Amino acid sequence: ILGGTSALPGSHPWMAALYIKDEFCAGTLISSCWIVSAAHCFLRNPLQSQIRVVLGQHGFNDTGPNTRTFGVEKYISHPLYTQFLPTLNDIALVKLKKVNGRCAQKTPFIRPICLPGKDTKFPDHYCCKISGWGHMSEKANSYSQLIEGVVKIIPFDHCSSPEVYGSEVRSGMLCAGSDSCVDACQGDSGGPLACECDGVSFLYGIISWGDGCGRSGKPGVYTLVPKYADWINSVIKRSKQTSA
Ligand code: 4AZ
Repeated sequence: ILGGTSALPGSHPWMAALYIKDEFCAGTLISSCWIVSAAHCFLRNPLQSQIRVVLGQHGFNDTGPNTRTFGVEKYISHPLYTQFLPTLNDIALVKLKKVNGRCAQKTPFIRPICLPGKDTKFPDHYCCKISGWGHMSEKANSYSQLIEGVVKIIPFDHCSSPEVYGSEVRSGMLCAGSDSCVDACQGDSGGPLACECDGVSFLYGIISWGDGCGRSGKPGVYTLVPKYADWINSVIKRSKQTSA
């Protein structure tokens, strides 16, 4: 994250760190066994056995008394996701492997975020939070402690205008940015754009893509989670029927 500030330990208890073979992505805990992330993180079809998920993490690669590490039972990229248009339908679900019959248990550092309903809409210019361990500048080559930053939802018509992203921005995406250059960057992908309503945080977007990081007039682009709420709920339900 560029332009943000250090997050307090435990302030984003739904953050998941995904160590995928030689790559890194973030994800968001939405229930005890399920993480939402970006499909492009799984583009090279890693084996489940090559993925580790760490919950309760503060520093990149840091494990300690507050972290819990899980293997992955399976991951499911959106059925309409394709490597030929890897910005579209950029959403995947990751199911954690149970340890002693259970997945994530709540602690002060580990707790799921709420999934929005399919009709949830936060208005243009609404302030939401992004967080992640990704690069803190375009030229950076290392990951960081957990950083958070505030970005505002940008009107779709503006983001899809020729001077911003034109037709690269499609339905199912949302743009957010800030005048002070807060933005996501490499390594933040798959992590949350969290919007709060009445004190409750919702997973409204998934960090997906953008032209560089923090460039003026080039906001971050996010997968619009409400559009995928039915798909997410159906995958989780299906999994309950087939694993009983
Ligand atoms: C990335 O490489 C990436 N500024 C993620 C988000 C953005 C740019 C790059 C948005 O994972």
